[in-house]
Amino acid sequence: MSQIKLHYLNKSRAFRVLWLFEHLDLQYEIIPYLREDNRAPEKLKEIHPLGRSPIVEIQDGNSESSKVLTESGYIFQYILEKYDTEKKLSLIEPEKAEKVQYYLHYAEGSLQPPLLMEYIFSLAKQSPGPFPISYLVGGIINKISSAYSKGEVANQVNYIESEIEKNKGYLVGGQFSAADILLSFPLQMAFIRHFIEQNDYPNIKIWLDKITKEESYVKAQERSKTYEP
Ligand SMILES: N[C@@H](CCC(=O)N[C@@H](CS)C(=O)NCC(=O)O)C(=O)O
Repeated sequence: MSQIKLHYLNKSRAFRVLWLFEHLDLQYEIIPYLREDNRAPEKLKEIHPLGRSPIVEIQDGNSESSKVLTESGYIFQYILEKYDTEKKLSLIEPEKAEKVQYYLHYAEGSLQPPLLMEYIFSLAKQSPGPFPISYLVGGIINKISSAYSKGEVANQVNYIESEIEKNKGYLVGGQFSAADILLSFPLQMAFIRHFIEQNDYPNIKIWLDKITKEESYVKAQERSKTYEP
């Protein structure tokens, strides 16, 4: 029997891991952390030197030391291999299972970088400093955003919109999978932060409405509430 701990930073990617655990009906403990000035607190670095959440610690019954897992895609891959014995989320058919694996890399590798750039630009615009610095900073930000990240966000999200259409309302083969859980967070945040608008992406909107009605999502929400200020 393994003991699983999730180092959970509020309002973060860690929610997806909580949702994953709930869907697989795993027993786990949450170690909560609250953001300080929007960043993770330093004490998270005691668990892993990068100090980012999610971090999952796994202690096997007969072993003294615990395994420390980071990187959402890798955490998903590890948990699915070890605990998704019925292939509820990693899917049974080989082609579909491969596609799920692809999305575990895609989420952080291609989708997140332009979204992160847009997020940092939006923070910079919120506290631009005094005039004329604010004017210059705003101009530079808008230039980089339109030359790269804004268009790249549209490129990525258009791709997901068409994949959901092709795959009958889900990311892979018309079935709910780990890919849906992993991609939910960046797309929800993109809507909340108005990097994209719901009216422009009807398939993504319907998909998000549908997957967030999953019983495991509702349970994960309920459990995470305790750790959100
Ligand atoms: N690539 C990592 C990213 C982890 C990450 O950046 N997590 C954010 C929360 S969403 C974090 O810990 N931020 C705290 C900080 O930047 O100080 C993953 O996929 O898990």
